[in-house]
Amino acid sequence: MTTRQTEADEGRDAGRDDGRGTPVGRRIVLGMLGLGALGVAAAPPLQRGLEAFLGAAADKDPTGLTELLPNGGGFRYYSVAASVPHKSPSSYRLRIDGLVERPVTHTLAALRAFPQTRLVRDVQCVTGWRVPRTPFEGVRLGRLLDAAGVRPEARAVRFTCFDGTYSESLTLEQARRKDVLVALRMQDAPLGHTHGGPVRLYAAPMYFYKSAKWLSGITLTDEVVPGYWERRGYDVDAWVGRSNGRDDEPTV
Ligand SMILES: Nc1nc2c(c(=O)[nH]1)N[C@H]1C(S)=C(S)[C@@H](COP(=O)(O)O)O[C@H]1N2
Ligand SMILES: [Mo]
Repeated sequence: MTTRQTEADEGRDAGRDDGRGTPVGRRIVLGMLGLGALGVAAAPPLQRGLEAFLGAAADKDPTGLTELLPNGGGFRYYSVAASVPHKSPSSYRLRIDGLVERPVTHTLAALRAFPQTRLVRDVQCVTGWRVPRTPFEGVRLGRLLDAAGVRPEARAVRFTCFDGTYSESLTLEQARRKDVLVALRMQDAPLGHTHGGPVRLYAAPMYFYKSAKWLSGITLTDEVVPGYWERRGYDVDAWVGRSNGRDDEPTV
């Protein structure tokens, strides 16, 4: 009896076309490896188009094989949603509501107008992969909470995403940490779609599943509402090296 389902298990189950056959995701991705090699040698405009294509396919590949592609950068692209709408810098909105004095909807320009904080830490996924020294930049979540005015009865924060499926949570105390950002940039560039752009959460001291991509909602609640993976067995308190039965080096 399986007690914990991992992201990779989930991906294999979802990608398998029958009880014994090759997972669909793997077949698609292996087919694309040739295209990836073409992209390395190709002119920049083709490379950009290729990245968009890889991004779309990578959305459907939680197996991690996209890591082998030339623009993988050590990251594996994860999405639990089969497809995710694209938000442009002008169409993006972030709603902050729930137990706050002043519910607000921020544009990307409004988020850029807040003081920006840059952090450089390792990224650690609970399935084992780690990417060293990755810059993230954005607004401290605590600043946005202060601007909205957290009501005294609030105890926790719930994050929702414009993929329509994913969610995450933090206690209010965790959310106020200085190393928790509403991130607008990653690797010193605007956050691309595959990494959850235009805006994702970045919770530096926790496993990367806490860092919700395609962030669209921040709701103050009176108790922690477990997120997508937490309802499927992951720890709600996701400190790297001190949760999920793992002993990784801390990321901070
Ligand atoms: N909306 C959304 N956010 C998400 C996920 C997801 O599937 N959907 N996966 C999480 C997990 S398990 C990881 S490891 C990271 C992966 O981020 P990346 O795709 O930028 O590498 O995003 C986290 N945030
Ligand atoms: Mo993860």
